[in-house]
Amino acid sequence: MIDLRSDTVTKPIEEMRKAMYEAEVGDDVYGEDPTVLKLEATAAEMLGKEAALFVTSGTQGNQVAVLTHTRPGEEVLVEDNAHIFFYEVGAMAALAGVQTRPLPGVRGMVPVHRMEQAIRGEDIHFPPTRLICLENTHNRAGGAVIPLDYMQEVRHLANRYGVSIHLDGARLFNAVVASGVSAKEYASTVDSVQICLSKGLGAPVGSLLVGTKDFILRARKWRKALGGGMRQAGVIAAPGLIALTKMVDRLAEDHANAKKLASGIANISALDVNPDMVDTNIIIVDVKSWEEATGRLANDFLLRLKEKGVLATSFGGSLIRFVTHLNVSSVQIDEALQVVQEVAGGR
Ligand code: TLP
Repeated sequence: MIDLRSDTVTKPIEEMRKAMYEAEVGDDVYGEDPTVLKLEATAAEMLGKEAALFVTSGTQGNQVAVLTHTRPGEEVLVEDNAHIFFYEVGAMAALAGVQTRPLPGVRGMVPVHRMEQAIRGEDIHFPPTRLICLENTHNRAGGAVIPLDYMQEVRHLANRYGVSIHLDGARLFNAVVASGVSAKEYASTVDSVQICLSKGLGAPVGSLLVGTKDFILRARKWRKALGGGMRQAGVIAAPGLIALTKMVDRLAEDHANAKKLASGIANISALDVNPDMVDTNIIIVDVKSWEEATGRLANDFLLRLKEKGVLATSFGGSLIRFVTHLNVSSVQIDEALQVVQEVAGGR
């Protein structure tokens, strides 16, 4: 199987498994796991922030951030396709008790003047706007890199209105590699960042939430409340250290593979994709013409791919998603393209 469903399917490399075996551990709820402490210090340093917190998943990192930034009844501005709003089980409402204000975006970005219009003024009827959430790279915008100058503009806006910013940086290092902008520069525009170790960086599990010392102290308590206080977590932090220190540069290979696959698919008349829109490792393809020509639905297209050994995911309606990663080689991309061509009925 060539598994292009997500970069979350990556398996830890041998060096990671060895590091897990050899990891020095302690009880992290007592703050005594040296490997976790090292991972947190490394992440904080890489993002130029004071402190970091090792969490179980990207979702937990994002939700702990919202819980820490807000109080129930406050309002959070999000782009309407943001993972934190679209794919996190309504947790912002269920756990933090906040009201989300989804705003339409273009390639993951809400125009700044629209964001400004959405910030609530002083009025007895209004919930206070407390937080803006950004996402870089942006998953549902097809792995789009959010430019630094956009993030800086949002920062200026947030400063003017006394609003905080959380960045869902599940794939921030894909943005770093694609744009050449450092993680520190991106992080300097926001108050907190969540980064995932378990996606393109290939660690088996875990994310980090970074911010000021005080923010992370409060976040640590929310993580505990959510059942995320882990004990000898050094065994899962150890591969995370390898992910951060050795796996970032190779993301360029995934980006090249994604471009290659998208360019190949662009030549297939029944499928619609613009390779120029593929900034990183995510490719969104519209199979609408194939649906119309065959009277079948996108899910049938995915089933046929699967029968021929290629896995991709549904992205809603006639859209499907392919994600390149560590465990898919350039040769396998050629094979996958061949299969896509066969299923789509040639060029
Ligand atoms: N994304 C997954 C699915 O949940 C859709 C994927 O396969 O892409 N932020 C962003 C931008 C993400 O893409 C994801 C995972 C998360 C947060 C959540 O991370 P986890 O899965 O570790 O909770």
